[in-house]
Amino acid sequence: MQLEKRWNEITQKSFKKDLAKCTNKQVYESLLTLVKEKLSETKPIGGDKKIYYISAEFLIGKLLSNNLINLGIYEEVKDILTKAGKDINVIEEIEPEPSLGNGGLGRLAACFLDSIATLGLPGAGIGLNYHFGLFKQVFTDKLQDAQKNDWIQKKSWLTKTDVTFPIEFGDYTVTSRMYDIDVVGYENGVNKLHLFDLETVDESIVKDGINFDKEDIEKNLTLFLYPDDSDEAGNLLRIYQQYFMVASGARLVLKEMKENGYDLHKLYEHAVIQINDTHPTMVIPELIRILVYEEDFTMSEAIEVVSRTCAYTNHTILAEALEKWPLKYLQKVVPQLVPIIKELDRRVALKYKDKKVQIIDKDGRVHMAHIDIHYGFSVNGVAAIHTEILKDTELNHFYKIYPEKFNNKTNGITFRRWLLACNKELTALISETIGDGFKKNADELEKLLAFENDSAFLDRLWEIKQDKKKELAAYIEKKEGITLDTNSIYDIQIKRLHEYKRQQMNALYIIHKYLEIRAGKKPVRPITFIFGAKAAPAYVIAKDIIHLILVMQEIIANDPKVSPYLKVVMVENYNVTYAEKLIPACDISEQISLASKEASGTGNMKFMLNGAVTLGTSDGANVEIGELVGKDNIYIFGKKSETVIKHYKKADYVSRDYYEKSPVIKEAVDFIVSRKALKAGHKENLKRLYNELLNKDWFMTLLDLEDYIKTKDKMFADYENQEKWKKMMLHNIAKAGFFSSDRTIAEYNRDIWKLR
Ligand code: 26V
Repeated sequence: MQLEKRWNEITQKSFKKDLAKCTNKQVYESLLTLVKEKLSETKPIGGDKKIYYISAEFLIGKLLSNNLINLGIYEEVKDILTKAGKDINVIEEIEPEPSLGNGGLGRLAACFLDSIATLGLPGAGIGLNYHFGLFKQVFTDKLQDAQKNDWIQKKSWLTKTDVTFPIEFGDYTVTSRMYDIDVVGYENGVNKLHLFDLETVDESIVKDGINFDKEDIEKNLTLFLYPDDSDEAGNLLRIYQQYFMVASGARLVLKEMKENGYDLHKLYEHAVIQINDTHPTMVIPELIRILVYEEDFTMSEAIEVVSRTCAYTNHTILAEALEKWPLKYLQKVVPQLVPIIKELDRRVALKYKDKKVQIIDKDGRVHMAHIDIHYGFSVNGVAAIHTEILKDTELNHFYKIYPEKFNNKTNGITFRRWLLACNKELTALISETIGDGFKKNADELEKLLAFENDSAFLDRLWEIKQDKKKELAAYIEKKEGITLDTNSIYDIQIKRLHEYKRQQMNALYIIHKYLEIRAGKKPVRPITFIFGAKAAPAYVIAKDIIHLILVMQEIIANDPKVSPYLKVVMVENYNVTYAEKLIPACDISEQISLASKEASGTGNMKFMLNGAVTLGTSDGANVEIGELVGKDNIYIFGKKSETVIKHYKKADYVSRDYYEKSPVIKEAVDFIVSRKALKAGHKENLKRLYNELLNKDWFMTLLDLEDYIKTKDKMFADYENQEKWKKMMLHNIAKAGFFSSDRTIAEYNRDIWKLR
């Protein structure tokens, strides 16, 4: 009642009418005001030591639904809306999605903020307020096009604060201003996500697509999330962004410490800074610089205090993502940090002779991860196998020096967004069956195992999946204009487009199936292959793979012999909002990266939680999923990471050998440049992809293709045994508790942060 009254007061004040008379947009805006008011009345989480999670990306997604759930007012708001003749789902659609991240690393940061607040830990996120999030993807002529993606409206979740800092670069000084977004825990208090923005940013400098003058730093600094890094100006801009973020963050941490009267010599007793991949690494030399030049620390004291405050998480072993900045770039952007970095390097060189652990290499490049490892107190990987690979291979030289710093923290996801919000029907069924305890303690999902032979329960599970498939079909019909067969199997691969994730292997399977059907071998049940993926605008082969998928989508749709059995849909502009619709509707979760390359994956966890069965390699968190559900409830294929690593070491993988040995592989690969494909697609793109697969195939697609085809076929056959399939669904849901980010965060706190 209270809420409804207040809500009508807001609509009266803003729009001079009652809620029931408002347009949907006005309903959304007034609800935003109402929720922000509620958040400001919720107790801030306090304590004597605080975690600062600093990250270039926070892929938070839409916030309305989540905030309502965490505040415990979702049902009440829904009822008020129903009474006013409005549909909460329609209102939720109006919110623009803040796409402030590229993929896994950014989404993980968002899940972590939710869990930190839910566990009642004092914490804050520190990042950048990009005016345009990850580009909006459109398909033109079966090719990806990138457009700017704005999300900041007059009324948004952002609250402008009066906190500003002068930030000095080599060539000028700018002002950063802090904007806050409230992060409310599930039935708990509020923490903040602090996003720093440049006062003088100018959105009008963006020309066609996502092009803008990369050198006009005073106008473009916080304009875009990770601009193109294929040229020097783009790289310099990234360094400007990174320094702007860490310098603002460092000022904020020190300001808060001083306001609390803490002795900066004991900084590590009151603050811990988690460095999310290497993007925020400069926070280490920046803090040291401030302590030495402004707080009268000796260099050794400053290094000691900062090293005891900072901890580093590694999210990838892909060489191109491990940042190495040329010293001359740093000299241009942040000359004040160069002497500090040189001093850090000098101290390392004095102690360790091994070239592989130096900070500055012989070519004058600064290895950012090396700063984190030498001058942080913790180094963690994000899944068991990933951490083992870091220790044994990638970072072995460091592991030998600092074994005690290395630890694993297997990723997790927030169940509030990835179950409670996106699959209310499944949530209700679980609640009815085992009570509400799992909402606070995800391990309780295991209680579902007792219903393994309860056919009424299993049938309900199945029905909910069918309903979610219908809902997705309606959504895709509306968005893409494509009609799905809701009786078909939904096989889904959604993630960034990258060769190591091997969307091309999935595409080759589709070609293989297509050719089989053309030759008269029909599947028992129709299959729908759904893809969602954005390719970095400068990543040519990734864009060619999108092209191939779109070509197959068209060829199959136009072939009356095949279209009753197969459908391919690559959805446009895949983002968090889309994921929330796709995941609950999935039957088969594609997690097919080349073993050793996917640090963890988190989509895999979201799918299993929603009752999909994984088709995956022994990579990242798939390994732990497999251990938990047992081999009868997952489909694992492909070569193991040891084999793959050996191939790289010996450089003995030759894709052409696999092509020549296997008629099935040959036939599928050749189709890419067949007359049919070239008629539907562009020669340049298809030929390039074909040549890449035959002559390079760096991520070993053909190595695993035969096993992939075999395993996937087996899976489709098993789907027809619905009693067996339902049990697999149940096992996956019941064992998903381990992947709650509440567990991950509790481990970070127990082993690294030690907040009291
Ligand atoms: C690197 C770069 C370099 C070029 C410019 C754009 C860009 C954007 C992001 C990155 C870092 C990518 C690291 C990343 O997202 N890793 C993912 O982290 C997830 C959370 O730990 C994990 O589940 C995924 O397996 C891992 O790929």
